[in-house]
Order: sequence, then C-alpha cells, then structure tokens
Amino acid sequence: DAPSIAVVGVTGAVGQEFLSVLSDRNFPYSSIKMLASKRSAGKKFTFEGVEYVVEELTEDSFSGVDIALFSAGGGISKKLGPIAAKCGTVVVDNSSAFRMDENVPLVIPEVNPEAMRDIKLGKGAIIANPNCSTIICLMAVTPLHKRAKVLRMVVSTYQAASGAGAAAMDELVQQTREVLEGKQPTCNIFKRQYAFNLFSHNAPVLSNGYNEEEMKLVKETRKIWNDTDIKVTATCIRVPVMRAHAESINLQFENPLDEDTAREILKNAPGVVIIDDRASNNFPTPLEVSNKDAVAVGRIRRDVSQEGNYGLDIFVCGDQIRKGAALNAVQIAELLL
Ligand code: 2RA
Repeated sequence: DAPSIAVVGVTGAVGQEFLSVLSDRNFPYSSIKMLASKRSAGKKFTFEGVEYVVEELTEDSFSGVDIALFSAGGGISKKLGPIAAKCGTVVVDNSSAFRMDENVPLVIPEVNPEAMRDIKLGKGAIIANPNCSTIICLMAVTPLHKRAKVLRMVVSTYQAASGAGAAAMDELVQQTREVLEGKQPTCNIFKRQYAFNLFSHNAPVLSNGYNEEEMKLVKETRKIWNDTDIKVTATCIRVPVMRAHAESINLQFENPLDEDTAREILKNAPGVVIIDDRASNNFPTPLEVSNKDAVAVGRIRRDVSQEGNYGLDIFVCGDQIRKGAALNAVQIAELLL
C-alpha cells in the first residue's frame, strides 16, 4: 500500500516544490506530514484539496513515516536525518550533509539508480540528493560519458537566486526595482548589489582557492560516476536570474565523439531536451526551462582546441528548484515504490 510521507522544510522554496512535484506526478501516499521550524508551525495551507497545518519538526516527527523528503538545511538534516532513519524512515536529503558519506548513496535516478539498489521501504536509510549544479550538469554529460568516457570536464556555472533560497529571489526583485527607481539597493542576503550585476558564488572559499560550490561539482561527479580519476574543474558564478541555472561545459573524451553523434545521444537521453538551432541563434535559456522538468542542452560543437573529435563544448540550462532539487528527490522516492 501507499507509503506515509513527510516533507521537512515544507514552507521553503524546495519544500513547496516537493508538494508540486508530488502532485504533478501523482505520487501515491497514505498520509503526508508537513514539517517545518517552530516559527512556521501552525501555518495552514491546502494541498490536493486537503487543508494541512504545518507541524513543528521534532525528534518524534518520524514514527510511522516511510519516506521523508528533507530540505531544511544541513544542520537539520545532520541532527534529524539519522533519527528518522533509526525510526525506519527512508530519508531523501537535499542538503549537502551526507552527500560525501561513503555509506550514503548520492543519486540522480536517470544516471546512477543502481547506487540505491540496497535500500528498501521499511528499513531506515539516508539517500542524498546531489547539489543542483551537479544534477543539471550530469543529466547532460553522463549519456556522453557512457559512450566516450569523459577524461576531463571544465564547467562554468551561471547560478540563479533560487539556489540561495526564496529570500534571495525576493531580494533580487526588490533590488531591481530599487535600482530602477534610483534608490540604494537592499543588500541583506548577499551583502552586495545583485541586480544588473554578477559575482563569484557566495559559498565559502577554501584554501585551494575554489569555493565550496565548485568543489561539490568536482567531488560529487567523482562519486556519482564512481570514477576517482575524472578530472573536473569549475567556476561557479551567481547571476541575476530567478530560478534556473545555466552551465557552460567543456569535455575531453578518451574515445572520439563527433558532434552529430553527441546530438543523437542527447536527443535520446532521459530528462533532456535539445535546443540547438544555429540558424536562428536559438539555444537554452534559464527562462525557458524554468518550472519545467527537463534539462535543455545546446551549443553542441566540436572543441576546436582539441585534436579530432576528442573534445566537445555544450551549454546546459535546468530549473534549480525542480530538477535541481525537488523533482530529483521525488524521483528517488519513486524508485522506492
Ligand atoms: C546554490 N547549489 O545554487 C546551491 C544551492 N544548493 O547556491
């Protein structure tokens, strides 16, 4: 029979998207618990024709819960994820808390479903949702990797406000309005003007000069592809876009892969659409992929800086809240049914 589920962090941007995706995909559930911080407890809202009251998240929230979708920050996941798992709940965690834990599968259902083959409903576990920029990148690159084996990947990301939460999206709108009205922009989230500007991703910068967002791409790719040799480097930039990330990706293959074959592979790739019309200069844009499930790929072309067909450049856009977080997590939950 249908599992009982809980949504942790239900009032946040990803939490709300969990509900949209569950409904869009007719995910079967016997009951659903809406969990959030004390601050949000008591809020009422309707989901699928039923009025729910947000309950305060506590250590006792998970008894009888089969699947819990978490998106309430790493601290909450670290504290309550293991407690939920001990209760027999399968936790699908959108935070970075457990992604690199060797006992926790890091899963993109179209890419490495086998990583979670030992996890069954009724036996508690934690499954980690990869970082949004990793999901969007690997949705496009993995089908090519499976054919020609990527040796090196160079990624430049253009990341939307949504990656920093609903408040950042609101502030982007507010700043844009303020700047257009000649006022001083309100800078609470990023402590700098974001409207009509872009800046190196706000994640902490590490001793090697990379920021945490860039190292997530490096490390998560190696874990998901189960390949510690793959060479990855990344530069992550925050851009004034609402909810979809864009990524410029350069690939070096072990075996030759021409651009037409690459296009053919991507045309048949699950969860991917091609927007690649050179004549009309029409390629993926964040706006076009926003609120959609598919990752869009374009600018597919041989890398002229590499010999023969050993190099390829592509440009990818994907919705950060949907496939980058909520949809991927619900697809993971679907694999448990
Ligand atoms: C960002 N990837 O875009 C992060 C959010 N998880 O900031």
